[in-house]
Parts: sequence; structure tokens; C-alpha cells
Amino acid sequence: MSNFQNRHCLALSGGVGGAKLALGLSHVLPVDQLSIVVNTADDFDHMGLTICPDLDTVMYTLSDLASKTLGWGQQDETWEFLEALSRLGGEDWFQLGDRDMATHILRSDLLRKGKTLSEVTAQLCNSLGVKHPIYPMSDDKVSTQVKLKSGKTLSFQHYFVRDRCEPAVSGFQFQGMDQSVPSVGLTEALGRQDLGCILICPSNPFVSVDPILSLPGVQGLIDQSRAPTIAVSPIVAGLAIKGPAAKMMTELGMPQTVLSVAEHYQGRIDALVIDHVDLESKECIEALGLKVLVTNTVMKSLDDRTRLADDCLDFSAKINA
Ligand code: FO1
Repeated sequence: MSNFQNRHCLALSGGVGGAKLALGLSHVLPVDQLSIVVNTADDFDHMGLTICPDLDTVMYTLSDLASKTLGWGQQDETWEFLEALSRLGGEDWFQLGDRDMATHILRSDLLRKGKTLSEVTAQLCNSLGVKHPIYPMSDDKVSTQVKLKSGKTLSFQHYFVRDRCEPAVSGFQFQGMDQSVPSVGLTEALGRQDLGCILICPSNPFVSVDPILSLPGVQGLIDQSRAPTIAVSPIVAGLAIKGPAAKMMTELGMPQTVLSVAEHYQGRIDALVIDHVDLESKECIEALGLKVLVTNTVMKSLDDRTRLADDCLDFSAKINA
């Protein structure tokens, strides 16, 4: 157990990378000392269903239902629905497993009946035995639009799944952001007197973390909080462990380095956690005024996840001291 004492940790997470650290945190912190706030700007309406990929990845990961190979959806999945859909000529580019479909159908039904996304998330998590609270970043609709160098704009899932992240990006736009407010779970966590750290999990800075930090009022609440904001770099030795973050950096004219991550978050974080392989970047990141923790940030095993969680909590305790 880290010397984080009985403080509260607010973890900000996107999909796969974030979910891994969220799992590690859930193994080292009791239920009342952890809030996990998840990006919902990847969400989209697909065939009348409201799909929430990052919420589902975190929920499935904490309930041990997550696919061990795909990084999304459920393990031991079957695909009868998708095959039947294909036979009917339906849109099968977004692969929906049979068990996963139950989540989308129930969530969509509850939302249609007037429940908020926070209420639905709490109900689904409760049903799956997830004890640590998972909150959507907002109950309002925010949709990431990917601006392409070709001048076109794609919805996020069209970019990420249908077009397999191939088109070169020039920027991002969060549709609906100005009309959205942070969820109660997020605002309450940020207002806690016992908040020990705001931990940005190793998710894509542009499309998973920025939507959360860009919500009206969130940066102000972060600035008011005494808790340090610590980000875990999703880039290790110039590569994104998973997903298009490194490719996006190149297309945005940024070197694929941990220093680029530090510069992207500069002014919004107090510290950055980087991997041993990026040790030589420590000084130039500290020169930006950031504190740096160098540790193993590649999470292959559950031990890796819990160790990184402990390291981040100890690091925040040292910053708080
Ligand atoms: N990602 C893919 O690359 N291909 C898919 O067919 C796919 C289906 C899918 C279904 C449900 C779900 O919750 C996520 C799914 N994802 C798929 C992943 C999803 O697009 C990404 O995880 C996030 O949007 C990015 O973090």
C-alpha cells in the first residue's frame, strides 16, 4: 500500500491504456478513495444504439469481462448478431459482439427512458459487480470530429474504426463541448478536500484526455484544487503502446517523444510519469517546470498495473509533502 494515506485519487481515463491503470488503481485503493472519470467524446449513435466505447472498456476491464486481445468488447465473445447483420447488408464495419450488444441495447433503452448517462453507468457497473465508481466525463453529448489534412472532417469512429486511423489528421474539434457541463462525479471529485491527486492515465492526449480537460469549468476546478495533476505518458520510446497517438503527433508536426507529451500538457499538469527507456528526457521535461517520475510504465501483467498505480500514488504523496 502506498503512502498515499487515506486521500482520494481522481483518475482520468480513455480506452485501453487508461483502463489498465484504472484496474491497477482499483487493486490498490479502497472503493471510497478512487473516482474514475472516463472520456465520452468517442461515443456515437450507431443503428439507433448509443455506443460508449471508453466507458465500456473501463467497465469491462474492472469486471474482468474485457477481451484480453482486442482492447475493447468482451472476452469469449460470439458474433452471431454481426453475421446475421452482414447477411442483411447492415453496417458491419463496427464489430458488435453478442454479449456487447446487451450493453448497448440496455444502455440505449435506459437513456431513451430518460436516465442520465451517469445513472445508466452506475446501474451497469452495479450489475457487473464493479465497486469502484466509474463516471462519464459529462452527461451531455460531446463528439470528437477529426479534421483531416485533405480538408475533410470525419466522426471519430469513422476515422478510428472504419478508416483504421489511416487518413492524416490536422486537428480535432469537440462538437457540443461549449454546451456541455462536467458530470456530477467529475465535479464532486475535483471539489473533494481529501483529493490527493488528479491522475491522467496513459490515454491518447488529443482524443481521450483533452475532451475531459476541455469541458467548461474543469480546468478552473483543477487549478483551484491543491491536488497535483500527474500525467502518465502514453508514449514510450517514441511509440504509442496502443492506438494512433504517435501517428497523430507526427501528423500534427510534433516529434513522437515524451517531451512532446509534456509540452502538450504544459500549464495543465504538475508532473509527468515516463518510462525508464525515456530517462534521458527527464531533464528537458523538468526544464519545463514539471516534476518527473521515471519508472516502468509498460503494463503487461496485473503486477505491472498495480505497481505503476502505487508508484503514481507515492509520487503524488511526495509532491504533496
Ligand atoms: N475498435 C475497432 O478497431 N474495431 C471495431 O470493430 C470496434 C468495435 C467496437 C465495439 C464496441 C466498443 O465499445 C468499441 C469498439 N471498438 C472497435 C473500439 C473503439 O472504437 C475504441 O476503443 C475507442 O473508441 C477508442 O478508444
